[in-house]
Amino acid sequence: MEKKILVTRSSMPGFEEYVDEIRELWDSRWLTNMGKKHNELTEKLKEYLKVPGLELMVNGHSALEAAIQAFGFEKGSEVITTPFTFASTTHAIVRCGLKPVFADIDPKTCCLDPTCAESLITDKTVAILPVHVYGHICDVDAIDAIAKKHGLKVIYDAAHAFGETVDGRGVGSFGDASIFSFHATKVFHTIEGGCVCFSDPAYGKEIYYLKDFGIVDEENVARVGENGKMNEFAAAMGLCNLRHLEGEIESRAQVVKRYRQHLSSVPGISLGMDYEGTNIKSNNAYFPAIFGDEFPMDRDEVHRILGENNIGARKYFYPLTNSFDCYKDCGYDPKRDTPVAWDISKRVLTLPLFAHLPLEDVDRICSIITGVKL
Ligand code: T4K
Repeated sequence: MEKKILVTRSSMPGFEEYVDEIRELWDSRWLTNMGKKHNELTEKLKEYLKVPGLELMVNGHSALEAAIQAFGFEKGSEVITTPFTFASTTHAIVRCGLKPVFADIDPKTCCLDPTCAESLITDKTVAILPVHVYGHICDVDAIDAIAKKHGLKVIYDAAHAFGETVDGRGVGSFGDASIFSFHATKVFHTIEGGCVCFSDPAYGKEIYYLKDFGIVDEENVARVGENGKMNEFAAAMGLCNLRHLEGEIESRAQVVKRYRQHLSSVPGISLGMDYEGTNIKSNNAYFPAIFGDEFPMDRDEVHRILGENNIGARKYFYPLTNSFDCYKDCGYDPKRDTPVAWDISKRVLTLPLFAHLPLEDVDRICSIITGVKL
């Protein structure tokens, strides 16, 4: 049996490099609570992500909850969002006491469809929460125009979009706030981690309070905050990984290129966005393939056959979050309300993609899918 290939594999710096980075922690004994590594990583990431303000968080989900909570929306208010995402996006809205209202997605990008989002605005709507899913960029101009017209906040879930730019502008600078995930499975990681990006310093201060129990000083606690702080070992991993990031992204690009060579003209398969030669700098985070009726196998069959060959493709993002059991009493009807997302969620597979995935493995994966001996 061939070796197992999973959907992704964490990038790691050299062992010695990480040990060198954490060595000083044995002298300082300062391990968390906004230490030196935390602050250094904050500054480096502000520059890399091209954002004016950034607060590191313990994970992407905490970042999202803090980003929402910091606006102080009235409980029960509505947030228009996409169901074609990881559980975190929807859960964060609900856990902040707000109601997710699901808009359909654009079939090309799989991101929130702005026209559909606008049609769902009511007098209870306070925000739009789109996701740059797979690192595909949302229609930020249309979303911005709608938000301005209706006086809504925009919070981007940019968990998949680390380091991407549009016309040289950091993707985290769109909207009122954006969050990134630095989970071990991401293009850039701190083992677990994330951040909130923003341009308003007063909002940034709120995030800072929220991630540190709402503590203002030793005698004053002004917010009902959480413990969302990134520790020094995580920040050190980030500092190491950041040094190798460009090489990692380039290596991913080679893998993506090989997939495209094999799959882009196969009838019945459509692939994720190709930003090569456009104004968008992609991070090659995920490689989604959508299996249409024309393809001789359906998605589940392809998934099964790959599995039998020890290849762990994933059904990101199936099921839709508006069909989760935990929301079954909320009155959502995914097939009726979000038909495009419903259809794509049943057809999509994300294929293995990580830096240094051998190109021969990509060849093998593609030949299993297409049945063509390469
Ligand atoms: N918003 C969006 C749109 C998100 O996609 C996510 C997270 C969030 C918000 C929240 O961010 P965080 O709070 O997680 O920072 C994985 C990740 O755990 C999750 O971070 C990610 N999205 C989601 C799309 O994927 P699972 O349940 O699929 O992970 P798992 O354990 O099945 O791992 C997937 C593959 O990754 C494994 O087959 C092998 C590889 N792997 C995994 C781990 C844990 C490694 O190579 N190293 C590792 O340490 O959720």
